[in-house]
Amino acid sequence: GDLWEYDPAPESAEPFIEARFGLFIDGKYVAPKSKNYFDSIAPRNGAKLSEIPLANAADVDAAYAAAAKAFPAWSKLPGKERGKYLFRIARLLQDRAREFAVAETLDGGKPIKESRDFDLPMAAAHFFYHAGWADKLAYVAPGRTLAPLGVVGQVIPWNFPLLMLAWKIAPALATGNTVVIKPAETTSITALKFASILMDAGLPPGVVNIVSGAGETGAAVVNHPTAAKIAFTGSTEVGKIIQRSLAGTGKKLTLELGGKAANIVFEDAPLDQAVEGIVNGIFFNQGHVCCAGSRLLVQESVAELVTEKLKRRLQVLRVGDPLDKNTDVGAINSAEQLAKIKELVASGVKEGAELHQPACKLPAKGFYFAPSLFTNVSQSHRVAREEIFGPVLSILTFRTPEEAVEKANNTPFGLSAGVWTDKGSRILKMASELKAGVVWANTYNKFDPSSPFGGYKESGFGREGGKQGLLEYAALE
Ligand code: TXE
Repeated sequence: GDLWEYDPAPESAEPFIEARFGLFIDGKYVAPKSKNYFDSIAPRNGAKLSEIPLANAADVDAAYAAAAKAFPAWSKLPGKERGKYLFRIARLLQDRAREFAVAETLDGGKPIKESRDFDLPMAAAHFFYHAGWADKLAYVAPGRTLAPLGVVGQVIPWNFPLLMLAWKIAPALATGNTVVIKPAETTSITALKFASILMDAGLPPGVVNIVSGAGETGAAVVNHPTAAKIAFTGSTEVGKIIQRSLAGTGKKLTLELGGKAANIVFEDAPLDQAVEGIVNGIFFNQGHVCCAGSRLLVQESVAELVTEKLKRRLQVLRVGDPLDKNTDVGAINSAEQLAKIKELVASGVKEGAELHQPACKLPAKGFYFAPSLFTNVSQSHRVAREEIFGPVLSILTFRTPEEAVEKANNTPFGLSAGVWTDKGSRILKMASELKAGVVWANTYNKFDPSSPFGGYKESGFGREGGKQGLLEYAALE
C-alpha cells in the first residue's frame, strides 16, 4: 500500500480533556480572577480542545501567596516525608500514563509513541529519582547543609510540556522549596491535569501552584518579588529579557535556551547506526528539541554516501496524525511555529542551499511539515546558524577533526553535540574540545534524570538533573 496512508485516529480520545480548566492555586482548581480564558488548539487537526485560564498579575499574586504560606511547613518536613509525596506523584503518573500520553499528543502534536514511550516514562522517572534524593541531601555536598531557597518561579516551553514540568518541579520539591509554575500557552493541558495528581497524592496545599497564560503571565511569574529563584526553559530571546529584568535583584536564575547542535560523523563510524542517530537527532518530536542535532557535519569522504542513505531513510518516515501509533513525525506544535519553519526553509532556498523533501502526502487539516534535508549549505546561511525548531536538517562537510571542532563550535549556542566514530580516543578528544553541555558518542538524544543537562553561551546556564540540578535549588550552609 501507500506508505503515507495511516489509520484514522480514534476520535474517542478527546474525553480525556476537560472542556474548561481552572488555575491550580492553594491546593484547588480556581477560576481566574482575570475572568479570561483562551482556546487550546489541537495541532493534529486545528480543532479547539479546551479553554485555558489566562492568569493575570492578581492570579500570580495569589499563587505566590499560597506558595509562601506553604513554605515553612514544607521546608521543615523531614526529607523522607517529602520523598514519600514524590514517590506517590511518580506512581500516580504511571497509573495514568495512557491518559496523559493521549492528552500530551492531542495538545502538543507529538507522536503518541513518543509521549507513550518517552515523555510519560521519563516524567515519572524524574519524580522517582528525586524522591530518592529527598532524604539523602547530606550526600549532595558532604560536610555542608543544603537549605531550600524559598518560593521558586518556573516558566516552561511547549516541546516537552509534562517532562519539562517534571524537570522543574521534582528537584525544587525534593530540596524543600515551594513552586509557582507557568506552562506554555499552546500546551497547558497536561500541566493543569497534573494538578489532579498532586491532589490525589495529598500534597499539602500551596506547595505547587500552576498558573497558565502567555508571555505577560510569564513575566509576572518571573518578576514577582516573592520569588527567590527563577528557572526558565524557552527561547534565547526571552531568556535574555529575563536575565536583564532580574539583574541586580540577587535572585538565583537558571536558563535553558536554544541550540544548534552539530551531529558529527567520521568516515570510520558505523554509518547505518549513524544514519539512525541522525534521523532520531533531528526528527524526534518534529525537531522541537533544544538539543536537536540540526547540523550534520559529515566527513567529506563519506558525505555523499551518508546523504544518499538519509534521503532513502526519509522516504520511509511516516508523517501524519500523531495519534496513530505508527507515526514517526507528527504535527508541528502551532500555526506560528509552522510559519517560522516555512520562513527559515524559504530563506535556505533563497540563499542557495538545496532542499530535499520526500514526496509525502501531508494531512489536509492541522499543522504539518515534511521532514527536510538541506545540502550545499554554507556556514553563513541562516539554516546553518539559526534554531529552526522543526524537522529540518542542514548538511555540512569537513575534512579533518580540527575542522569538525571549529565548525561545530562556530555558533552562538552550546547545548549539545553528537560524535560518531569507531575511535574511542577521538571521542574523548572531541568531547573535551566541543563547547557543548552534553556530548553524545555513537548515540543521540539519550537522557537520564541522573545526568545533568544544560548549556554554554547563548544556550543558557545552570544544570538540570543529577546532583548539579539539586544544587540549583539550594543554598549551601
Ligand atoms: O518561545 P518563548 P516561543 C525556541 C524555538 C522556537 C522559539 C520561539 O526556536 O521557535 O524559541 O518559541 C514564556 N517573560 N524555543 O515563542 O516565547 C512563554 O509563555 C516570561 C526553544 O514559544 O520563549 C512560554 O511559557 N516568560 C526552547 C515560555 O516563555 C515569557 C523551547 C517559552 O516561550 C515571556 C521553546 C516573558 N517576557 C522555544 N515571554 C528550548 N530551549 O527548548 C514568553 N514567555
